[in-house]
Amino acid sequence: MASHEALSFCRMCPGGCGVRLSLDDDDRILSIRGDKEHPLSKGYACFKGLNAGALHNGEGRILRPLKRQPDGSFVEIGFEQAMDEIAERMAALIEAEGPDTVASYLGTAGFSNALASTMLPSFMRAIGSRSQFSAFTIDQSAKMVTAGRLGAWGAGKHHFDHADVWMIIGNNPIVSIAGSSGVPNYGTQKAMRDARARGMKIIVVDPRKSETAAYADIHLQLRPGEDVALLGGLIDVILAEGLEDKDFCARFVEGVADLKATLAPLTPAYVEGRTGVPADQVVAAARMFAAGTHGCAGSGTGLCMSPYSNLAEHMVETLNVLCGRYPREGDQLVDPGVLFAFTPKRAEVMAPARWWEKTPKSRARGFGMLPALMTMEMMSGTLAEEILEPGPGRIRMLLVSGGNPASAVADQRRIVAALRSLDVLVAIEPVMTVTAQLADYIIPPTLQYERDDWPIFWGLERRMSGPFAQYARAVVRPPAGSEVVDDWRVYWSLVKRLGKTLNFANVDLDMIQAPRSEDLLGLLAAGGKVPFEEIKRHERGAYFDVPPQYVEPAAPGHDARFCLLPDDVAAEFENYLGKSAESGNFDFLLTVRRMRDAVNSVHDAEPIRARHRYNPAYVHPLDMADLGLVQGDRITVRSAFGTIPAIVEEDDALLRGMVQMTHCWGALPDSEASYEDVGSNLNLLIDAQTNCETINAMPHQSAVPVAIEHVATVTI
Ligand SMILES: Nc1nc2c(c(=O)[nH]1)N[C@H]1C(S)=C(S)[C@@H](COP(=O)(O)OP(=O)(O)OC[C@H]3O[C@@H](n4cnc5c(=O)[nH]c(N)nc54)[C@H](O)[C@@H]3O)O[C@H]1N2
Ligand SMILES: Nc1nc2c(c(=O)[nH]1)N[C@H]1C(S)=C(S)[C@@H](COP(=O)(O)OP(=O)(O)OC[C@H]3O[C@@H](n4cnc5c(=O)[nH]c(N)nc54)[C@H](O)[C@@H]3O)O[C@H]1N2
Ligand code: SF4
Ligand SMILES: [Mo]
Repeated sequence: MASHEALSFCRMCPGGCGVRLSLDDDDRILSIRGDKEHPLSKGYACFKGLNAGALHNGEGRILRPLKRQPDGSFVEIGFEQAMDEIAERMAALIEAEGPDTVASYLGTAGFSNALASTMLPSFMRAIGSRSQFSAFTIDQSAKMVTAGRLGAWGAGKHHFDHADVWMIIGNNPIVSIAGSSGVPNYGTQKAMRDARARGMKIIVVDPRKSETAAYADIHLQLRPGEDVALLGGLIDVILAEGLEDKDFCARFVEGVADLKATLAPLTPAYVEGRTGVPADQVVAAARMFAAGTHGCAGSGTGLCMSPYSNLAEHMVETLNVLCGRYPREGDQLVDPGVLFAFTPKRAEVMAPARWWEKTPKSRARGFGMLPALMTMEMMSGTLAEEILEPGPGRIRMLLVSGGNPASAVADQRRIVAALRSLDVLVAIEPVMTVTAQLADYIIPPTLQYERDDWPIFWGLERRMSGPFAQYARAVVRPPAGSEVVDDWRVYWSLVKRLGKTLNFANVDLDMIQAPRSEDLLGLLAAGGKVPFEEIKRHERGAYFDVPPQYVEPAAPGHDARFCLLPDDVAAEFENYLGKSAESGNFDFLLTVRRMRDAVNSVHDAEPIRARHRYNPAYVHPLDMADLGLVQGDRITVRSAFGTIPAIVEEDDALLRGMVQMTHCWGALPDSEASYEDVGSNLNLLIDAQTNCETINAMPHQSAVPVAIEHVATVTI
């Protein structure tokens, strides 16, 4: 078959790997290769990226909008007809209940879709609804809580490329390619190797000897869920030995002495008892971190999903604050950015904003809001209650874009019951996920290579090695006979039918003639430092020649300070100290773990299924021996909240007493599907209401006490 090539970048994970697509005469994907000449990834691409063609061409792909029938089956419906019907029901709901009754949920596939993520807030503003949710608040929103309580630095943090020490806590970027701890998302392995070669000291805090821990100078293999003790212990050593940056603290930090007094109980011996990490390693790691001149401590999901995650994240940033790990006045920024307008970065503290105290309170347990992406959001940990609790303000319609809440949200039974009870559930979704199965309307979207895109939010997170940008053109044609649309087109079409106007990137859009994606992406980058046409000319993306940016002095009179020990942090700490590390009758702690070959619930494509049909439970071989288990045995994993089936696999990289499974597997609760065919859903074990954090309602999705039982015969 004749073929030609097109260049693009992969948007399945934060890596953004450059790819060469081999296309047939109809512009359909024949194969995908890593692009050796791509400036960032230099030829690297992983199994799932190389097999993304199976998502585009797979048999399971939904090709035309579907509408649920009273008997639960789906029939095809034209896109415009679907929009007419949804808009009509939406208008009636808004009329009867007010605009907050219409909610949205943006998932992970929405984050890596520049227009889906940036236009959803415009949609919500246009209809006047505050009920915006996303996967962020069941992920690492502890970072936003920390910025809101501690404050943040106006010029960002130290950059990986120039650092001499890095601490990676509960983050496994070698597998997840999600360097939320500040490790680069592109060429991650090479970046780690190069960093070591130039002498960077790497400290990894992880209960598993992870793929990332293989690069560590010191690996602190702590008991899951005890990051507060460990990080607090490191801070205690730093303060006891006077290793903090005293000038920085004197000028910019409030509460050092109070924090020192509060953390005094966390002696290295106490930390050893509580975390299992030898006291001498605690001291050595504290000294190693403080000895660097440039560096950073950063976390991932292992920390952000455990109990006391907000407090633990506060400790992470406190390490950076005490050691002054921020670019100072006059320093040149490594990555001034390309797509955004020049904004001065100042050597000043952005005062703790405590948004949740000033924003409207949710009906469910009174949580405030947090800034996420471009707007204030409500907490996904309360989504089910917002739908189920009767009374004014109840959510009756939900629009899901690039997400799978029926799989991803804690307490799966409750979120499924809630989604079922909605008047209207709309899923912009390419395959029949558990969420789609519950939807009233399924609108199939264009997939990554079928749409124009910026790597805009991943781009923001990247902290690149310079001002890099890449534009993705739509190079693949959707399947013949399909009716698929870009996610944003749903928002625009509904707002149009309500007779309102979408204001996007500060421009009122034409509501008669639909804009082109390319023009919308141009609007997003209109204030950028390089003309859109110029960026488009570089098909592989490029490091652009933009003026260097230096950190500017603090604004005159600006005297905000980091707040190390606000009252709520002090109270959480006291609470943490009082809590015993014992976990009752449950001998194991279940923690997060990502699978290299799949992202969250995206594992239905054939090449992935050929490798993985379920999510195994990893246990240390000695624990397996104690339980009389051998590899491949069927077990149940039971928490105080629920029980799920699993098949056990050994992993001697784990600490004893822990079990790891991957989230976002399994069918709807009580379905007939077998574990061996679809896996099981961890959110049947997780309680969204009582075991959660204050402020962000973050359910405790990791370090969950569980028991493991051998199932002699197949029960599920
Ligand atoms: N117990 C437990 N729960 C967890 C976690 C955990 O570790 N443990 N992890 C949490 C985390 S970190 C996250 S991010 C969430 C994930 O939660 P979600 O983001 O809600 O789940 P995903 O599976 O990533 O959903 C992505 C969906 O987008 C669809 N999709 C793929 N490509 C496209 C596209 O181009 N356009 C559109 N419109 N859709 C597309 C996929 O088919 C899939 O259904 O789960 C959270 N929940
Ligand atoms: N291949 C692949 N890549 C992905 C995803 C995927 O599903 N697959 N998902 C994407 C998403 S949505 C996200 S949010 C990111 C997440 O990316 P990461 O945060 O890197 O997630 P994990 O790879 O699960 O790594 C978490 C680490 O925390 C450790 N850990 C467990 N419990 C604790 C604890 O109590 N304390 C500490 N300190 N560590 C602990 C685990 O052993 C594990 O090594 O990955 C993204 N990239
Ligand atoms: S690492 Fe991420 S961006 Fe790169 S090919 Fe794999 S899924 Fe795509
Ligand atoms: Mo995530």
